[in-house]
Amino acid sequence: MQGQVLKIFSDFYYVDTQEYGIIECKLREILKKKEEAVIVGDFVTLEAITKDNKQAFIASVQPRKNFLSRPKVANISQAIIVSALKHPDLDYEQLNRYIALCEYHKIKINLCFNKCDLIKDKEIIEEIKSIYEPLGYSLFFTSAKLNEGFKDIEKILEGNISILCGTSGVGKSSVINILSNGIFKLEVKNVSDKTKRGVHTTRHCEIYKISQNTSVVDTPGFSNVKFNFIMPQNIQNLFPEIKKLSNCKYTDCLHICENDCNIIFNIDKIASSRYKSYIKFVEEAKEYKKKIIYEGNKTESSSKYNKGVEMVKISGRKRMQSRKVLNQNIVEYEE
Ligand SMILES: Nc1nc2c(ncn2[C@@H]2O[C@H](COP(=O)(O)OP(=O)(O)O)[C@@H](O)[C@H]2O)c(=O)[nH]1
Ligand SMILES: [Mg+2]
Ligand SMILES: [Zn+2]
Repeated sequence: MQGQVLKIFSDFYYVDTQEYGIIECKLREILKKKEEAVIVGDFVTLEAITKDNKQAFIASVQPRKNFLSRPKVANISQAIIVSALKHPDLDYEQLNRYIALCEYHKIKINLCFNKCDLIKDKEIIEEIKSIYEPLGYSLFFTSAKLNEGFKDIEKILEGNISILCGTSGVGKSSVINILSNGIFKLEVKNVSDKTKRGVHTTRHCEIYKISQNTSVVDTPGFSNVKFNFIMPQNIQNLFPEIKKLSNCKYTDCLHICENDCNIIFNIDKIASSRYKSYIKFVEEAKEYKKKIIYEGNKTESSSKYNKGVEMVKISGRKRMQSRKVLNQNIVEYEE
C-alpha cells in the first residue's frame, strides 16, 4: 500500500492512504539508520498493516521530486510566500529571503500579501506590484479577517501541494483555515502588542489535504535562514532581474563595486530594496566561501587553541618537514 506522510510527531508518521485514510506508522529498522530517511511530503510504501487498518510500518520511500531542508518537507509543487502589510510591517528583506530560497530550490513562487484590511493608503500595494510583478511572480492581496481575495488563490491551489511560508504572525494558519473551507481550524495566535510579532504556534510542518489532489503545507515561521550554504557567485541566480542583466565584463563579477559592471550601470532598473537584499545575501555567502577555503586548506583533523586563537594542527603526514629536520636528514644521509 502507498501513501503520503502528512506529519511526523516524535516517532510516529501519519500517512495518508487512499484505502484507509490516515494510518499511524513507525519506521522499519532499516530506515531508522539513515538520517532524514522519511520527511513530511514523502510518498512511502507501507507493510504489516494491522487488522483494524489503523497502524503500519513504513518499508520504503519513493524518490523525492524536490525537498526543502528548512522546513523539512518533500514533493512540493509550489510555494505561497505570505507577508503581512501591517502587524508585523512588511519586511522586504525577509520576503526577498523567502523568494531567494524558493528560487534556490526551483519551486514556483506565488506571493500573498495579507492583512489588507489594516492599511488605509493603497500606495504600498502599488509599490509591491511595481517591484514584484515584473519578476514574473503571481501576486495576491488578501484579508483573512474579512475573507477577501482568496478566490484567485483557490484556483492556483487546485491539484498542487503548496507550501505556505512566511514569518510568524503574518497569517499563514488563518489563510489555511479559509482555504480549507472550514475543514481545518488551525490554531491562530494573537500578535503580541509589544513586538507586533506572532507567538509561535505552528511548530511542525504539516500537510493539510483540502481535497483528494489539493494540499497545503503549514510551516513554522522561520526567519533565521541565512545564505551560508551557497557561493557568493551563485546568489545572482536567485534574483531574476539581476541574473538577466549580469553580462558584465568580468565573468566573476559580484555586481557590488566592480568596474564595467552591467548591474551597476543599470542600477535604476533594479528596486533598491531588492539590491540591498542581494548584497546582504552575498555577504552571508562570503562567510560560506571563507569556510570552504579554510576547510580546503587545513589538512588536519583537529585544531587547538593557543591564547584563545584557534590554531590549525597539521597532521604529521601532511606537515612540511622543517628545514632543520631536512638538514639533519641530509647529514644523516651523508653519514
Ligand atoms: N487584521 C487582520 N489580522 C489577521 C489577518 N490574518 C491573520 N490575522 C491575525 O494575525 C495573527 C496571526 O495569525 P496566524 O494565522 O496565527 O499567523 P501565522 O503565525 O502566520 O500562522 C492572529 O491574531 C490573526 O487573527 C488579516 O487578514 N487581517
Ligand atoms: Mg501558524
Ligand atoms: Zn557585474
